[in-house]
Amino acid sequence: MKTKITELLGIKYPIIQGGMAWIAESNLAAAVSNAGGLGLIAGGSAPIDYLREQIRKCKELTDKPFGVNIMLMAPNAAELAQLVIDEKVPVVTTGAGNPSKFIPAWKEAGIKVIPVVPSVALAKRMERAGADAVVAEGTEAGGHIGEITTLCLVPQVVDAVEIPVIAAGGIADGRGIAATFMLGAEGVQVGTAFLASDECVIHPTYKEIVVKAKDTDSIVTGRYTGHPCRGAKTRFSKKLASGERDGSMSPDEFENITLGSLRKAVQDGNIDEGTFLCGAIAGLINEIKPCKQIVEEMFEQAEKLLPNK
Ligand code: TUI
Repeated sequence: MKTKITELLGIKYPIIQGGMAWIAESNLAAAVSNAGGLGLIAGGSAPIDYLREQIRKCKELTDKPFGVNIMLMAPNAAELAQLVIDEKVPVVTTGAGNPSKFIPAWKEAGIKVIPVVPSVALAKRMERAGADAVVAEGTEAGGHIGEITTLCLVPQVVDAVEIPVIAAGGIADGRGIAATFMLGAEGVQVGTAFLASDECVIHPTYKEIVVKAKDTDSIVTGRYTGHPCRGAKTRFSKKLASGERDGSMSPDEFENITLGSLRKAVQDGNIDEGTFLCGAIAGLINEIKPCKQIVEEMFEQAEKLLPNK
């Protein structure tokens, strides 16, 4: 399938793997790139030496393009912004902030820049700042989210900018790809479906939570801290939500309790204290498969549904 995104990135299928903090490392990124998509290594707030090692490992595991996601709220975002230049990473995506100040240096280094945006206003700003494409991420996505649904956000961003738009949030099969392509997207970003992949290195409990989730099993917490995040409904996330709702937990307490909870989910599968971020589409995912099979099945289904592809 050829689109402006496959051309821009030099990949076979117009699919980017989400840059999931604490999760997206070299094995997953290389598996998605080897499957014909664009794998991403997540910057998160990991130490710079660890990220350098992950980038180098990824280059050993694939000769295909891959990228790094820079989470702009991370304290070491500026350091990582330089690392991707030094390590000649071909593609950078960003999340949780405005990357304008970094874009000129990335472009100068020949890096393709694709910010994730939750609104039309930010998409326009990114186009003016020199971005090559944007990911329009709807509120169905896992992790840190905006307020607008994918169905409403994607066509408005498509109308507002000239650069290609990649849709994200709620896409886990070929119907999701076809639907967002009908809205004008030229690619998709997928996170949750890759959580349930053989190559994803998260704790088995995390994969089980995704596979067992049903439609009503995702929940948004942290709106009152200014950093709303979507994840799986567990006893822990329901406790956070009720503390937020009835005022019994202050935003400071919330931040303290959730600090480190991503790591506890990903590495320890700690159901009592871990935050298992995932998108609202988790209910559609019922088995663990290799990344190659996930990508090929999605596009086989999408191609049957889409005219002229
Ligand atoms: O970034 C994400 N998803 C994430 S980041 C993350 S780690 C984290 N943990 C706790 C609190 C916050 C983050 C987990 N999941 N997706 C992309 C995304 N970007 N969603 C929303 C945004 C966004 C929000 C505001 C992008 C730009 C923005 O700009 C505000 C401004 O500065 O204008």
